[in-house]
Amino acid sequence: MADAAVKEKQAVAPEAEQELTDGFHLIIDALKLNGVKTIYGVPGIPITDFGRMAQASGIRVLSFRHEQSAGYAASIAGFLTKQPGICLTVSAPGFLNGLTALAHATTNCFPMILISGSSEREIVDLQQGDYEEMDQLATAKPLCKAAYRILHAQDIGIGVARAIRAAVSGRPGGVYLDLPAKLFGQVMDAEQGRKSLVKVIDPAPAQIPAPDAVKRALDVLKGAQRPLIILGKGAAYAQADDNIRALVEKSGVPFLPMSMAKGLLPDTHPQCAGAARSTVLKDSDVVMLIGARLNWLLSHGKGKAWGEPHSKKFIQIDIEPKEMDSNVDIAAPVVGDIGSCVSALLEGMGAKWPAAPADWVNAVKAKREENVAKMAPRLMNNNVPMDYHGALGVLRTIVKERPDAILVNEGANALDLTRGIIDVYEPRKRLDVGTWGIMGIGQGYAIAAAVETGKPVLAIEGDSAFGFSGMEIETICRYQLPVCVVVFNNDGIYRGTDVNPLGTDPATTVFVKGSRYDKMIEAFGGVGVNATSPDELKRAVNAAMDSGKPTLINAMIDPAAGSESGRIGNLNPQSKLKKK
Ligand code: ADP
Ligand code: TPW
Ligand code: MG
Repeated sequence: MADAAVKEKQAVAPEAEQELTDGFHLIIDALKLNGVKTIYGVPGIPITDFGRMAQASGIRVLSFRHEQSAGYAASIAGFLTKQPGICLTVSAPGFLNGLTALAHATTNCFPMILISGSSEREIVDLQQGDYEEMDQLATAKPLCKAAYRILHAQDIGIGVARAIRAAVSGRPGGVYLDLPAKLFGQVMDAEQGRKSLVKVIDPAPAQIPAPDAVKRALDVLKGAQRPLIILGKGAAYAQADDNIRALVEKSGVPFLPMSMAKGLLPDTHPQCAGAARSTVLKDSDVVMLIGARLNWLLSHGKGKAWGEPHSKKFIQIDIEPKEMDSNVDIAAPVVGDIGSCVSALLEGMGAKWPAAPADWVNAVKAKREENVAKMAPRLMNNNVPMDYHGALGVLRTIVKERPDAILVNEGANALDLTRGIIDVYEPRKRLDVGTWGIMGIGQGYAIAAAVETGKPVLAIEGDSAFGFSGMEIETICRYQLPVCVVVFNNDGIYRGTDVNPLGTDPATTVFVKGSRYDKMIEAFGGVGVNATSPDELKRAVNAAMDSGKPTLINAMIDPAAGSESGRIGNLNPQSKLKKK
């Protein structure tokens, strides 16, 4: 047909004949094409209809009461699934509320995408005072791994693909995706639209370690007299559970799990050195780090905790090359993904790998047994008011009987003592405050854990920690999730006994005495229980875990039982003048 004739035909063709799509549908199609099943968010302009349409398309869209909790949910969904967790927010204030979680995801190396609607670019950039005006892209950039904005419908496929790849490849992290309001309504030809979508091939490619690096690491390990393996949450994230276990067992080396790596091998495993932590850090001579950074949580790999003078040799397995030598020199860096590194190490060990030195293994075991025995009687106490040990003694047994339940944990004493006391038996069953020691993850984590895994969740939270996301118990009730929240209520932050010397306002660390957090969940049709003794606590938690009904247990803890900042009081700066 001649050009002129084609043009004429197009001009007269009724518009209805051309199948159209738009930004709304293309974003949904792009997410679904890449396996996104769940979105965590809060609706509002300009993403309300988008959320509705995503829900109608079969994506599970969970609405929260605050974006920060939705963001924490997305971040931990990323950790649990190795797919980016998606958080959806409105512009400026909603975006900012979600941003803490995005930064948290980046800090913790969890893949997550924060998708926020934004206002009119022309008005925002001229700062003319648009509705919820903010340069969100610029604001997000320093706080995440990558940040992108999509301006045109035909770029949605590529934009979503970039966001996914950036979140999960290499060291995982948070990605910001800016979607201006105008994008959603942009129309394009449906067939062209379909063609513009991108299914990301191999989003987190294996990163194979160099054979030399593997050999060097094995040589260092072989030369050790007192070797130690430290497992971090990168190892839990990697989902290389069988090979990690095989490596630890074949080597016979004592292992120390960081808090979210607990359960990779059971805490009750004969090689677990969790209960001999100070001894192994101090006395080991070669330390193999698997997916754990030498940051503050490991005293930067030096100083008193590591038995100065510094003479350790570190082997470090990490996907991020820049992590090597970050705090101390690394004798054997192994850069690659943990799955590939661990299988290369296993292969390199061959069939005749020597057993770890028996005197060291036995010394660690003896220390561990001594510490476990010391703790045991404290866990059996039935004191009223409860102390942390009495309460955790019963919760520890409940977790032992339900090893597939997911434990969420935040607080100070409520965190540190739970981490030390409650054994974890399976990988990725303990989710907590992570690298920043952030308060407020409780309900968001519990919701995502229940949604992503279908397993029951037990959340143990200090009364202060709980308060940061307490309103989300309505979300838990609304979606009828199998979550049992235990609030360790000691009337405050660290302790409930502080007094303001001026006698005017309450002290800065105390709350209303004898609060009944259990009443809060009753407002939403959940089960509330007030537990004053370990026996009552045990009955209530067992009932909740059996029924799967949303439950909140107010566990009354002696306000004098805790210590300042839990186990990390040493990090508080001291005033010389105060003590004058
Ligand atoms: P922890 O707090 O448990 O000690 P960190 O968050 O400090 O753990 O360290 C996790 C480390 O794991 C990070 O340095 C990150 O780069 C690394 N990591 C995450 N996923 C992988 C992976 N799949 N392969 C290799 N390293 C990984
Ligand atoms: C986002 C500082 C660390 S721990 C904590 C706060 C406020 C609460 C401790 O009290 P809780 O536990 O939960 O009642 P317990 O058993 O010791 O009484 N804001 C953020 N993150 C952190 N870490 C803080 C403040 C903090
Ligand atoms: Mg408290």
